[in-house]
Amino acid sequence: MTTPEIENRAVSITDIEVHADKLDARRAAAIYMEHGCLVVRGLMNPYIEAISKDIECCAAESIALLPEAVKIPEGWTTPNGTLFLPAPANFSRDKQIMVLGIGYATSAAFFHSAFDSAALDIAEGILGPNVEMFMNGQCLYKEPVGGHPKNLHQDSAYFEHRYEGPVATLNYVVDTDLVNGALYVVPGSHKFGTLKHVDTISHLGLDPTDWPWERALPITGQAGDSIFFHVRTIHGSQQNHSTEPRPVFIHRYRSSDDYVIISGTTTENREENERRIADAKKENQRGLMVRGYRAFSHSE
Ligand SMILES: O=C(O)CCC(=O)C(=O)O
Repeated sequence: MTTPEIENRAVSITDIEVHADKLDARRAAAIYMEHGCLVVRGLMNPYIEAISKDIECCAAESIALLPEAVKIPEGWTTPNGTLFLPAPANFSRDKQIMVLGIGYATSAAFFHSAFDSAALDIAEGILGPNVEMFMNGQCLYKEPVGGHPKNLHQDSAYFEHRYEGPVATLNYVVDTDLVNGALYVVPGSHKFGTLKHVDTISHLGLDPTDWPWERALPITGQAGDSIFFHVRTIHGSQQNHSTEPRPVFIHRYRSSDDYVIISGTTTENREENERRIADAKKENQRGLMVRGYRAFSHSE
């Protein structure tokens, strides 16, 4: 199968990286628009200690709730909303955490961090003056000694949008490297359109024969570093082979008129939803405003 070629193979970390303490939000937004990704070193430093505490509380709570887990197409979910996957063979349990049931409704620190003014300056530079939150905050948690990989994918396979789509910020809670599961990105891939995805252990992913990890740029970093990426930027992360957990937390911002037109978690449910694209509406998809004003529109 032919896959899109990356126009600029020479993109390196220094081309996409800025520092929170001398931030020029317009320049940061321009880097994002060119490459579909941007690293802001230290952006989330003020929030890490408090968020980390809440994340570890939620992880312990989720493991304690495992006897009440219910099977769903994506794995198992505990009553507090944590998603578990089958565990690898060397694990102490038969299920491992993937997405923790923590978000804006459970952690004040997580919620506060979504309103960071420098993060919002960059989001506004990319999306324009009227910006809303998309989703309620997400925490991907790789357990130690083999915690799940998230295969290379585009988020638009999970939530294709009518317009530009959300800007995500993925934030490191611990120092993150090639051993514990650094994020890999493919700079420039936001210009490819949404590619065909297949079912993988970590849900929708790109076929690894077309998209091996070598095609992507790993971003190692410290607790508090933020990675902004476009909804069509190819990204993913490998297993956590360290002895400590590797959590990240994610915020998503989108233009206040944007909305999901196709959603999916498996090839089957995405194909079903593709057939219903004509029914998609902004109505019932209003996120909390973080910049600007939502004018009334009859068309909603
Ligand atoms: O946990 C990670 O590093 C990857 C998360 C991710 O790719 C996603 O949520 O789309």
